[in-house]
Amino acid sequence: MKSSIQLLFLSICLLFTVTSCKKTTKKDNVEQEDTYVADNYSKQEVDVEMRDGVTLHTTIYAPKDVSKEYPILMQRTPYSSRPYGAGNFRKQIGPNIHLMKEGNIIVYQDVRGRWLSEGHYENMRAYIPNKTSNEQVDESTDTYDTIEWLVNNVENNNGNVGVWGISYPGYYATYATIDAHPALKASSPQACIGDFFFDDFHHNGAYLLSYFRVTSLFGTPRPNNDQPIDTAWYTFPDLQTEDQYQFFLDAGPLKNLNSFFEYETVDTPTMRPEGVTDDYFWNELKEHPNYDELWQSRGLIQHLDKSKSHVATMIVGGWFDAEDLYGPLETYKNIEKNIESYNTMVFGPWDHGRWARRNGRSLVGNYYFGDSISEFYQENIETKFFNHFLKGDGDKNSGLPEAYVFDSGRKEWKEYDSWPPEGVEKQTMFLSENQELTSENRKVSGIQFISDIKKPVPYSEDVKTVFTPRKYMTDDQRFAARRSDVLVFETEVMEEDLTLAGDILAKLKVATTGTAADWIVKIIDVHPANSETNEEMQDHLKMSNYHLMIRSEVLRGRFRNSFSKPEPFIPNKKTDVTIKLQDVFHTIKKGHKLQVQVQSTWFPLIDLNPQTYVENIFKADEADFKTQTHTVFTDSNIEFSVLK
Ligand code: PG9
Repeated sequence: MKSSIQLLFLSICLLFTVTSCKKTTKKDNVEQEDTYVADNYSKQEVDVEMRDGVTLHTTIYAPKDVSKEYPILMQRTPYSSRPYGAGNFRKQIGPNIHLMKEGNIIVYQDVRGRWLSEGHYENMRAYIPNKTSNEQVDESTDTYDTIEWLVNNVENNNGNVGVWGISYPGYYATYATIDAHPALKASSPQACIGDFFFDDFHHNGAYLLSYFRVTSLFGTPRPNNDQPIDTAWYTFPDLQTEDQYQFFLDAGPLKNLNSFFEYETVDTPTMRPEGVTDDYFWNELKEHPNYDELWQSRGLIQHLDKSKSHVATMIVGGWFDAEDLYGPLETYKNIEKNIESYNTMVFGPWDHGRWARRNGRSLVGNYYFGDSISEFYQENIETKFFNHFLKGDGDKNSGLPEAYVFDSGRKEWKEYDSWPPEGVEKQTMFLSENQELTSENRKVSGIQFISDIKKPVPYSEDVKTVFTPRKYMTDDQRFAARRSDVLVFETEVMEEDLTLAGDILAKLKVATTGTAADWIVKIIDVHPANSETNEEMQDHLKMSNYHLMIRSEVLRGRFRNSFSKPEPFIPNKKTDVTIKLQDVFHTIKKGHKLQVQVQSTWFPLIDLNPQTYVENIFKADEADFKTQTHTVFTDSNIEFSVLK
């Protein structure tokens, strides 16, 4: 008979063995063993056939507990449904850990032309209205056919399907609502791309040079004549420096970058046609500088009148999302405008996709917004939404508001019956002399600055090497305020709170000695000198007098009257340039100041404007780039949406 001490020793060893082999990652208060998915879910991979015969690789994680039925939650993605192969499991599946642990059938699918799916990939594949044959396919038909197969072939499903995704997967979640399958009951497009001329690669026609390194992910042809492949077939350019400002300044005109898109993996043609590279997406970007049929046909916002009202939608976004802000806002607004459906929005103090992580202290860059904001969202908003529509009553009484929005100034959630909320009024402020932002329009004069293309305004004071821009949207802007080529206008210290809730319209009146110019407007919350610095602040910064950027936007001046028909400026002629800045929800608190900055370069977030008019900046020559003198007239004004 073993002594009690030996038994105690054995049980302690046994306990240690069990726990140690299930490495746990304790994040906030939710334990998750790395083997949780493998322990609790089975995995099946199927090549589902679409109506035109192309198969899409689909991975299905189903709860091992087969005693009950479950909804299907699907994500369609260009970024791979891997890991592939029996016995290889993701560490976490589904929109969040709660929905994973409650048990749902979770599906990931490689979209057409990506990874192990057949077909050819089109970025933002154009929707085909009024289809007449099975050969006419798009992401709507691919989603419909996939759902049809899933509900008829996956064991223990309860007949209800939800889709979700962030960014490009968010775009596919929006697409799913168009001509939706009857089993699709809920869609949560998150940071969803709306249109590549206003999201990601362009902002109002300005090319985002900060996306340069990621281009190959979307335009490198798959080898072996576009065959399915289970490993990454693209590579990223090595700029051989961490300092992208210097790299791109030295690189000169965009056409000098074409050489990065000549791939060994492509059966190199003996003679490439002039100006054609091996990257089909780079070719599209550089051959289509204007909002032409290529971009227009691929925008999704224009087709949201074909979303189906039986699909409940919850559009999620981050007020400081540097990649997709236009998309989620326009998706919510256009479904709201066109469809009688359950359509809601959630916007928090997040950068791109941050709400899907479990961050504890919630920051964007240096700026602290509060604790466990993402965790709150996942448990009390996202999980509630999907459970209501996939497992619950599915009626309009979800217990969630129309607009669940975080005031990034007061640092608190608010719930409204509409967005913008009732009680919002337009309030105009003028860019006046003496760097003042005033409610009345004083005498009109012109404020000049030199726009030096050899010393463009950095978009951040950090030395950056990025695939896509990320945290700059809350960066301190005092470095820019102190440059002579950045015009600054600010209020007196606020004597009471001013809550901005909705979009902002910058109505500039400008002139230039040249024939082309970009115009950038930044809205800034200037903090009091006695503001307390949080522990995450970069060493060279303090919260004292922090110039928190709360919104920013660029318009490439040639597109001031039309995104499809660009026009030069007439030198020295006073010209109207109106820029719509995306919605904000931010209280400029008493003791703070509201500041507006205006500049003409923003490098290398966006490419350099030659400041002389050329048909296509992607083909401009060194000689086209000229330093110019710009003028901003003081009858320029900013129209804010103010919550009274
Ligand atoms: N919308 C994001 C993106 C698209 C294209 C290039 C780079 C980023 C995203 O899908 O994350």
